[in-house]
Amino acid sequence: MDSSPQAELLTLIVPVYNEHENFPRLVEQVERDIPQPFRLLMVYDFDGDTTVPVARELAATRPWMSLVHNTLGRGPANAIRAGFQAAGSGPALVVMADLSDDLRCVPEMLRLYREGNRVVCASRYMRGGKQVGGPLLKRTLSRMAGLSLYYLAGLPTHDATNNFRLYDADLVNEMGIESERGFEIGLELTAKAYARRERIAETPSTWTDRTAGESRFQLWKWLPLYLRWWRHAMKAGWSRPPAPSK
Ligand SMILES: Nc1nc2c(ncn2[C@@H]2O[C@H](COP(=O)(O)OP(=O)(O)OP(=O)(O)O)[C@@H](O)[C@H]2O)c(=O)[nH]1
Ligand SMILES: [Mg+2]
Repeated sequence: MDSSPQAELLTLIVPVYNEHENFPRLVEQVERDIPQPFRLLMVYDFDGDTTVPVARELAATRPWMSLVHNTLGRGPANAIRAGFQAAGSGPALVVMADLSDDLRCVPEMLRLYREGNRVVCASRYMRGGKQVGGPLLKRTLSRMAGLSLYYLAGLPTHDATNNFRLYDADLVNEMGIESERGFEIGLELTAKAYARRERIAETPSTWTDRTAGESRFQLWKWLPLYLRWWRHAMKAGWSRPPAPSK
């Protein structure tokens, strides 16, 4: 049996919270920008979520799409954790349903994964990447976190906090996920992978603020959680042996 990474099926993990307006457009974009084969797992927290009926209808004619009920506890981190458990192994791409992520970089992300990288970041803060809109304070903190880790800790990405990211699902399930609340989960996984010396790569990507639905990002509540993983990545960088001198 061929068990090379090339043979592994791509899983898209899409956490949703009342995204009935955006989800059908996300499916259009997925079909347009991501070459088959892949499967899409839409992860919702409760039966009354407005995305559920819309997604059921779309899934009826799309065998590659299914709905996953997150029973690990509410919130995006638990939803993503439930998605990884359902994904099992192989490449798993976390993608938001708010249409903020540009899916045209997915083929390049997959190529970098198949080259042996176990975490592939879509990067807003590297050359060629971009961020359009969004609250100024959140944007500034996120950029500062990313650039400080890149320049001071040697993290191989300029954008440690973007959650639109491709992972090796086995790696994630092996490392485990401690985040229980918000989107610090992306920073947690990248910090842990870096501490383990796993291969991490990045590719430029444009993030655009949502135009429909509501943001659920809770900056002040989640900031201490982000700081914990920022420190973890910093420490991992400082404890690395220095690069050999030329
Ligand atoms: N299952 C689940 N999904 C969620 C939850 N909160 C947000 N999401 C989904 O996660 C994705 C991103 O959520 P947003 O609230 O836009 O957060 P964000 O993109 O980090 O932040 P913004 O910059 O404010 O847009 C969307 O697909 C949401 O529907 C939640 O509590 N449970
Ligand atoms: Mg958003």
